[in-house]
Amino acid sequence: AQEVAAGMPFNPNKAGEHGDASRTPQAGATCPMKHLFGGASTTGETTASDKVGAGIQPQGVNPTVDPLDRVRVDATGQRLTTNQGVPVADNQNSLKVGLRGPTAMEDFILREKITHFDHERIPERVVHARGSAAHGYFESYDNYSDLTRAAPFADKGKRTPVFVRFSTVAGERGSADTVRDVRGFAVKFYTDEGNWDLVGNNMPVFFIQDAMKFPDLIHAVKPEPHNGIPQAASAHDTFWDFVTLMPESTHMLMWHLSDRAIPRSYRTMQGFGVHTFRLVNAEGKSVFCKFHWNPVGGTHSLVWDEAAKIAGADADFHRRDLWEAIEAGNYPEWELGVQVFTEEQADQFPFDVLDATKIVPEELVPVQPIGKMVLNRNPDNFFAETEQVAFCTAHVVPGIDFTNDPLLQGRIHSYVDTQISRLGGPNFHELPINAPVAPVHNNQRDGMHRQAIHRGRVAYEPNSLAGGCPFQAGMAGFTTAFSSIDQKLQKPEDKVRGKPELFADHYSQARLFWISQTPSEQTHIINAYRFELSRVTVPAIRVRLLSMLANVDAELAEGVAKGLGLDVPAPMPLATNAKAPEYAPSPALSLLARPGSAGVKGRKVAIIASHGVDAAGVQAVYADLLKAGAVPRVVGPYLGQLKGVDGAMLDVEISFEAGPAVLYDAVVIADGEDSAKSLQMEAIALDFVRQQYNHCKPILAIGAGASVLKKLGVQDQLPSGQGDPSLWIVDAGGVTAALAEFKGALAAHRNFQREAEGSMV
Ligand code: HDD
Repeated sequence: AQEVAAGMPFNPNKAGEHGDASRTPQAGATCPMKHLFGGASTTGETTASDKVGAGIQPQGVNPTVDPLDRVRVDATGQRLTTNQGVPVADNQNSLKVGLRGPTAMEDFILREKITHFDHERIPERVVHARGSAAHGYFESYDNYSDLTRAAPFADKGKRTPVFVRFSTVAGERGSADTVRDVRGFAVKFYTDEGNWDLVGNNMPVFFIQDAMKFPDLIHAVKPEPHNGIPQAASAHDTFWDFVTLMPESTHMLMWHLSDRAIPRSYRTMQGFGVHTFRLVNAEGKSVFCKFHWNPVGGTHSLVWDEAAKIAGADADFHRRDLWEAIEAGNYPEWELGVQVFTEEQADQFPFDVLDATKIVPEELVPVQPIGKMVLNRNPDNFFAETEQVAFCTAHVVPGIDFTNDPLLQGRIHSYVDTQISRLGGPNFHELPINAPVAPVHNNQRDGMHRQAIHRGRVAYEPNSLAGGCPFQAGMAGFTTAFSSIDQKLQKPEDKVRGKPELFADHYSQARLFWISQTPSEQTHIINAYRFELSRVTVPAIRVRLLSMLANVDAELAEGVAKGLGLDVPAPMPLATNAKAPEYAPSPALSLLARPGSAGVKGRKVAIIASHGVDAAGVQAVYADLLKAGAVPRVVGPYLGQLKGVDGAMLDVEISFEAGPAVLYDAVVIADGEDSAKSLQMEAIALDFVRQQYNHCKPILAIGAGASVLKKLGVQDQLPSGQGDPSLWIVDAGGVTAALAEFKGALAAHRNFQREAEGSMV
């Protein structure tokens, strides 16, 4: 209790602002020292570990649920009010002067409603506008404090809440999910020492080396400014004009034209921090680090024809997949891996680790798994969470630090800056989804939409009136505060605009990527270049691209040239003095050579049928797939029930029209003479199976169902004379054995042998 000087004005509800009390630190202004040292909080907050979930949380419980609870709104059983809380009696009619008269100016209820509506939209993100997000947690496999003092890695089993947003780059907010593009992979860790954002992509390199070129790159890839065409596509003149004049983009283009740019789902793509970062331990010792997210569900992609069709059939394909998987309890998981190396090692590499167009091959520095991330809760509200979340590469925590990568350095500025116009001011960090769960205390004040009500009159430092609080965390022997690493410069550097010499090698890693792909992946890359460059209208751009590719691989350049009706021109001149290392193929760079997924969790299987189906057989297959974690769906000519052979009825869950083949990972053609005959009469059903076959997906035909394949001319022998390893034609007795193999093929996803052997129908 504080004494109040006699005769001083005194409001007992605001003791801290009057009398003697004002000369000692006040309750709301006290420093969080005790809190940080693990004792009871002076600010009424629970200890950090309670809030952030140090230690193991029960499965499905996300510690960010509590901090967001205070802002959740549920109107169940509530009456309708204005924004001022005034109950509203009539939400149908505006207030008029006479039933057929003009609306009264005083109708504040109408005006509030319309005014709010008029301002409902905020600017979309200047890039990565289209995205989807989910909550979850990161769990550390061990105590990695020898490597980094970053809070998420402090203990074995320690969980840190995360919010993750996946996105495309070029498309506008309403564009389709399956376009050819890089995917954003942004993770916000709500650590007990503040928020750490790892704002990465699903490809480990980038188009450019210096942030100076980012606006140019984005202006080139976005819809052309005169006509606003094309939406969410790089297949146009300005993009290819720019990148073919920027040979540093060669390596990234290989990734962009590969199947990585058309992922099957967010759940089956890798993520990368891209830049070289630093991990810093408690002694201040730092090492270099590259971050990798590896999906437990395997790395799988679409094929181009399918991606283009899905964009029409279900523009929300990836958004829906993520949402449905989480709702169904098929929580997507990734393992976090790090490549750790010292500055001395980096000096020996034949590339510069500050160059974001280069990877550190896994053969050179292996990826060490250090934890896993599980996404287990969908947002409550798309706008409040997914749209308003603000990621920023500058958001690092003690234990994580930057390098001098000139792309990263520019990003550190851009992300906070862009939120100021997108989210309307400097207080976006107070939006619930952005607010750290760690306590925030500083002397920043005011600005648009300030939420915090700071107590006391002290908003400066040094001060004595608030006992010096909030105090610099580096004081009092407090070791976990953020302090930038102590980097020794080898010699005094000149202020200079330029690039280090090794940045000039633009082709050897592009070649490494190319030679590491399987033949079918190489074919897809060639086809993608042909498609993109066919959409370009200026012939000189095509020629320039070919002269770029001629430096990567002759077969690649020739393959693309053939599709464009051109000869391969002379290669682009190489930069002088650039070392050109020769790499051996790296299987880690191929989607298909990477380890497959453990199972079929969340894979979609169509079971197609019509009247006269073996309903009991379908139900057995359905149950088996469901049990394995797959998502079976009975697809038929129309909604309603199918009459089975034995009189049993079977529900059709979706029609061929509403659930086309491209939405499924595999198909089962049900048994039943009449069913199979009807399917053969329906062009849409035949087309369904044709696409499943041509997109190289597993097919299981049971009994009479085999006749549908026959009608299409599908063989169970590939031209090479071998059986098709993803096609099963069995009678009812063989279903159990075939299903086991079918699930194996479903986990592996596709059999590109069909494509390679030209057995398409
Ligand atoms: Fe960026 C958004 C990833 C280079 C400037 N970027 C953004 C998002 C991701 C990335 C995933 C979406 C975050 C979200 O979901 O809200 N960006 C990258 C990667 C890069 C990269 C992996 C290269 C390695 N970006 C980059 C540069 C600059 C920016 C060089 C500018 C100098 N990026 C932005 C931005 C965005 C953004 C303008 C738009 C919306 C936002 O930040 O919040 O600041």
